[in-house]
Amino acid sequence: MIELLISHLRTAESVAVLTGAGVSAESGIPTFRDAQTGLWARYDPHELATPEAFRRNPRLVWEWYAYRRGLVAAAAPNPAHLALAALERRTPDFTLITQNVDGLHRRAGSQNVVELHGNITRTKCFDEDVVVERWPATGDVPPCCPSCGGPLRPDVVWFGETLPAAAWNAATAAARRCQVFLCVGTSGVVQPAADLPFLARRSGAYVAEINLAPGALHDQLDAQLYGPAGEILPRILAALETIGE
Ligand code: BJW
Repeated sequence: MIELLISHLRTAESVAVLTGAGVSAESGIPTFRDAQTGLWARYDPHELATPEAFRRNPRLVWEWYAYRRGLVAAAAPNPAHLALAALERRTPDFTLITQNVDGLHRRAGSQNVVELHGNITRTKCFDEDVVVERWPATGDVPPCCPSCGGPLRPDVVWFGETLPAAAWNAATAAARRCQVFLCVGTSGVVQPAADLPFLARRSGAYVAEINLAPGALHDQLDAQLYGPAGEILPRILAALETIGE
């Protein structure tokens, strides 16, 4: 199966990749649906990543994201991120579509990155929906918007919110035009991102999944490769670089 994927990748002019939390797991960032640990063990992420949760308890949600920002700051790109950046360098038209908010793809050297769910390192005003870079150190948690005084929140996409239009348009365009589409480390249960592999397949792409274990996308795609992304992606890249050059 890996040989067939490699032969498609070798000839593809256009490749799109959809990544999820599994890609960053080997950098020490827990996946979204893993049990939370320590202080956060009793909270369900579905109940923290919503505007309703923020309205109900802005301090709790802000502190959860502050904890996660700390994990991201301490993390480094792993071999999966690096292999995807290398794949981009050898592909004429390459789009890295990520659901991750940790920014690790750019830190690994990926250039054409589409962030569907925002970025945890950015902050925006909950009321005005504009990015805010600095705010007064009043000690409020969450801090207040310097322009309107409203609460600040992470610039990520919560359940029930729409994805940034430009990012969604870039992702669907890439899915429609690519010849190979890879889904890496995503459970494939969160919409609308989960539709992208099917859009690509309907548009004629060869679609492969790389995951630790079969999930929602299982057996609906052209190929499944099971194992850690940090092992499988470098293997694919090494094969591309050594065979048939
Ligand atoms: C490894 C590995 C290793 C581990 N190697 N693999 C249609 C039908 C049903 C519901 C909906 C629908 N349309 C919209 C909805 C509602 C909702 C939704 O999808 N709900 C579902 C849960 C049912 N979607 C939305 O609300 C979206 N908005 C929207 O559609 O707007 C229009 C609209 C508005 C109002 C009403 C209706 C429509 C927005 C979705 C936003 C998602 N946001 C989050 C949080 C971001 C901020 C944050 O990080 O806190 O994004 S939720 C969370 O899930 C996060 C992730 O990006 C996303 C996807 O998770 P991911 O990446 O797949 O992670 P996991 O943990 O699920 O899976 C990890 C995988 O890795 C596993 O498979 C492991 O096996 C694997 N793995 N180690 C390889 N080493």
